[in-house]
Amino acid sequence: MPTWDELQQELQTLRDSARDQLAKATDPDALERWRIDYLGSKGAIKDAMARLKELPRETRGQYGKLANEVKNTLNEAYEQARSATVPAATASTPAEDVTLPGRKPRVGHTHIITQTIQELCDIFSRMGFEVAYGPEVEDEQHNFIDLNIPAWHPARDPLDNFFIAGCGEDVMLRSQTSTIQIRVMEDSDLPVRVVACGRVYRPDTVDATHSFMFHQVEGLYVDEGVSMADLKTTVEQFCKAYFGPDVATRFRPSFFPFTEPSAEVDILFHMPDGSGKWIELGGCGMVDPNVLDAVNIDPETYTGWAFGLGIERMVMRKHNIHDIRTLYESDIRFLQQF
Ligand code: FA5
Repeated sequence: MPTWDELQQELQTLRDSARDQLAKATDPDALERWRIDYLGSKGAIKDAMARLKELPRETRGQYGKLANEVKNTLNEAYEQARSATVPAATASTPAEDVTLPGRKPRVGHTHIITQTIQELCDIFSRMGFEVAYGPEVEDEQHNFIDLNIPAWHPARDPLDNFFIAGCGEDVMLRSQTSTIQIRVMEDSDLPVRVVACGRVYRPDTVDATHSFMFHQVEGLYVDEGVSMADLKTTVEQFCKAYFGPDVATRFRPSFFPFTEPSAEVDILFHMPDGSGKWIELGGCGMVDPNVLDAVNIDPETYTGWAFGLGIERMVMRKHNIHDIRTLYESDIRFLQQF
């Protein structure tokens, strides 16, 4: 068993060599290694304390007191060394150069379809139209019945529509913005002159010009003495305002249950091989008297016209896009162009 003098000597040697090592630990890593070696849970001070229980009762008190003093001395020395080392390390980090240009955060922007909807609303507002809105989840009354589309009509085939299961028999995603014609005429005093833009849904086979979800802009004008000539002029003037004065449009006779007479509006696309191709932009016509009747407007006094145009196809024509799918693939490299 070592004598008290020897024990005292051991503790003093431990303290002195720890101080010597600490003087050499000049960076944060070396300092941390020193802390683990001497003050850590398996370090030299812990070992020195562990000897306490092996010592005879009469030396335990003296040894414990001295060991504690050594521990406190080393703790203080460590704290001093640490506060001296940390600022030095910080000072060696290069200072920020505040004269450098800032890094701009990447900010997104609205999708080209949203931009186009805003532009369409602007153009039609300048032409005297109010902007109207309607729900995307509709019922058969507004999507078909009030639009004079009979039960046997192929457009009402459940396989050609998205009905919503579990919400009652006739709840569906609207297949056309013409539903808004009905809602506006139900709720407004005459005359009405509105446009409404929004999403519509049809389980169409997806190809370069068709999607299962797309957008339409609907126009409706009802007043006394409204004529087909007003309709044709309005659509042509709109096309010039949106596409530019050189745009080529044509009207073809067509059929819609809710307009009579009806027409299809085509627009000339410039194809990648340099050729031109007529592509259908939408439908239009004079509001059918049965539709006016359905919303309690007297067809003997009032006439009206309506149109519904595909917004994706407008965007495609204006920006030379030849596949509708690129609008929905969320490829940032594509979308950033607009
Ligand atoms: C209609 O939806 C009628 N409601 C338009 C109308 C309104 C007629 C008012 C008369 C009075 P149609 O199903 O043809 O019509 O669609 C109109 C336009 O929507 C099309 O010309 C086309 O531009 C666009 N469209 C139709 N189906 C798709 C589709 N699957 N993908 C992308 N665009 C489509």
